[in-house]
Amino acid sequence: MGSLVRVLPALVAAISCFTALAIDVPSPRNLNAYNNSAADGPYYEFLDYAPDLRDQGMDNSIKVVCGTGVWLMYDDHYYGGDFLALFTNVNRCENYTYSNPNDKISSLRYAGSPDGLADPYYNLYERSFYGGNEFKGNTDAPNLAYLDMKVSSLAFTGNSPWTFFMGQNYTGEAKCVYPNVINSDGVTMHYYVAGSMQYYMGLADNSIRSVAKGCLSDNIIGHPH
Ligand SMILES: *[C@@H]1O[C@H](CO)[C@@H](O)[C@H](O)[C@H]1NC(C)=O
Ligand SMILES: *[C@@H]1O[C@H](CO)[C@@H](O)[C@H](O)[C@H]1NC(C)=O
Ligand SMILES: *[C@@H]1O[C@H](CO)[C@@H](O)[C@H](O)[C@H]1NC(C)=O
Ligand SMILES: [Ca+2]
Ligand SMILES: [Ca+2]
Repeated sequence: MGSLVRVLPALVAAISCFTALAIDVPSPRNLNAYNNSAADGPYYEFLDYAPDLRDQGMDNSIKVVCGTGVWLMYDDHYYGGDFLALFTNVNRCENYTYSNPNDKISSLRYAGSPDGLADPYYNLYERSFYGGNEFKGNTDAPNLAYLDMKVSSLAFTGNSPWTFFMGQNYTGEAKCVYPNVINSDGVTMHYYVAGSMQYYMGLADNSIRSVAKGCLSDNIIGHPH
């Protein structure tokens, strides 16, 4: 999936916001980032991972973001440093002008499937609040390879629960998690985010060792939608 540069006058930009959903983008996931507070100037439309915002001329300059999906934003390049912003929206804007992320974001990426919002897909992260290396996929994983006993946060999108196990090969203590849902403007987004294992999942940090699609435990967070 490629990225597009859009440097357009405000009116065209506003129209493009809507037509892009129907024409340009196979999935509705996108994030339009503005470097002016009024969000009426030029913007960059992110469709993919962006490990170094110098590449887009947007390093330390994002003030407003508008779009759809689960997007994660960081102070340093390559998803490092402080976690600055979690965006979980359908067709909405967040204004960072007077908050911490303003003029600080240096990298960003989405959580979920490259094939779009509807494809059930998980992301496991090495650090709390979606930082560092990730292990991701849309199929069962009997072990987590390089993230074995290192997972400190997670996210998933799509309309399926997932079960996270403390043992390899789907053994040991487990937690089934159903996604939340947003229905807006004709788009449905199922998503779940847990910035820390202990706080949001009731699991010990660095304890997940395998993952399976579906609800395979009676230790359950959330419910079907
Ligand atoms: C804002 O973004 C536009 C388009 O990428 C760029 O031309 C301009 O220099 C940027 N302004 C600032 C203050 O970063
Ligand atoms: C963002 O907030 C600033 C400061 O309050 C305001 O001037 C600006 O109009 C807001 N932008 C949008 C798009 O709402
Ligand atoms: C998981 O299953 C594989 C294949 O059956 C086996 O080789 C491996 O030892 C198992 N791991 C554990 C921790 O039981
Ligand atoms: Ca920064
Ligand atoms: Ca960890």
